[in-house]
Amino acid sequence: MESNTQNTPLSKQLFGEDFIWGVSTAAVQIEGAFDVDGKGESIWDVFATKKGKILHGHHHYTATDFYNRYQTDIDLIKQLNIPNFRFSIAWSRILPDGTGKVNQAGINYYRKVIQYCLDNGIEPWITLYHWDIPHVLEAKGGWTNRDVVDWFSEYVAVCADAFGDLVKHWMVMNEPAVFTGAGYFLGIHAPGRKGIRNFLPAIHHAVLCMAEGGRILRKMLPKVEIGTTFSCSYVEPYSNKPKDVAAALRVDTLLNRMYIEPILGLGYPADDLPVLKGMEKHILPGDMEKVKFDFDFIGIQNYTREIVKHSFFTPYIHASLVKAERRNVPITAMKWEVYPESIYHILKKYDQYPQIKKIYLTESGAAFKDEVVENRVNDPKRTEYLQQFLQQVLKAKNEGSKVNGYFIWTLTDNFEWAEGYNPRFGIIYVNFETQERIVKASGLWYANLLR
Ligand code: IFM
Repeated sequence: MESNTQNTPLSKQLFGEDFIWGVSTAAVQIEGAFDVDGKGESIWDVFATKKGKILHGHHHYTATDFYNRYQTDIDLIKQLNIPNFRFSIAWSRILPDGTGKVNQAGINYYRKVIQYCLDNGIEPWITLYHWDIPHVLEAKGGWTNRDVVDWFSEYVAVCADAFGDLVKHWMVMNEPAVFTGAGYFLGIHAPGRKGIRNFLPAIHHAVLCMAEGGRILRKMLPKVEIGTTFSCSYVEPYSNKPKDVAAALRVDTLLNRMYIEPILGLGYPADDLPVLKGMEKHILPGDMEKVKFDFDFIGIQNYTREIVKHSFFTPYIHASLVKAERRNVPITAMKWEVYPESIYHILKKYDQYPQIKKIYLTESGAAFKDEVVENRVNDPKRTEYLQQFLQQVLKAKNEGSKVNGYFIWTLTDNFEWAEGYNPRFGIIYVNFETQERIVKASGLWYANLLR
């Protein structure tokens, strides 16, 4: 039965006692200190040196200086009453050469961060891969090289050994569709590779690594909670014309099904996205068993919806996105449509997979232009978005959804990949010249909700 929660004022009690509340970040976007204490080069360290790849020539070399300011930022998390903190480990801090020699300084650093969380009553949630493979491995083919399964397995095992006594919640990977799509097909993210020849093997190897990473964690840390995260957007056809409807099915398959279905044991959805048939040559005997893993939870990350049209000229997929700017709808600083209802539809969709045990919304948020006035940042659009999004989550939850957690993206304004620093997603404002932090009105709203 559909429930109407639109007019109920939000309170955390409405979501239940055991609902997880948190905030999410990622190493490259906040840490800075890209070349200190024995860290090796990551693909982003190299990508940022290439002209024209990142807007305004921005780079992540200092970012929000979380490496040095983690105590200040964790203190802020505590002040905002946020009980769970999701962050990622930089592979090249732990294994500067990708494999082999372990960098104890990198391990010590993350143990300090984790311990500081625990000392302050904040539960650490680790993401193992948030898009920053060591450059030495990329030079050997990166995600297109099947050896990545061995490289990644070694990295997972080193992390499980190094942090497993302290961390109870693990995510193997962040949004494989984005790092393979943007980094290995479109070439707009690191490492800047393009084309179907790179994309198809990268997809299969990422799926193999997700499952293998899950198995290694479960074997080494049988008591921890293990998940992995996916980016999802509600997809609708531009019109009822059969060609647009068929195009929307292909895009939905690409964005929302291609990574999760093999993990759930359903295989690659090649019938609905024929270009995936080209992947057969990368699939070795036994692989379709190896790509399955029974995760304790699935992380869903949702920011917008996509409207899709048939497009004869777009290779492989014959579909194009109708940009939000052209549709006369409200948009964020990323030019993404403001459409909080998307999460309701996404939850309905994922709830239909009986194999999924539990869903946490491991990211969602909105970038808007922020202004500091008398040392305050009033950001009503962001607060409104977050509230409406949570209303939609509640509506789905009241109808029986498996959703049981929500992490805001993100703590502080930070490095938004190829978009640089202009899109501000944080609930805490950062002056990137002085590194001063100001809690935005949206941060105060979240603190109040979680009080
Ligand atoms: O900043 C990113 C994050 O790294 C992954 N999910 C989407 C966010 C906003 O674009």
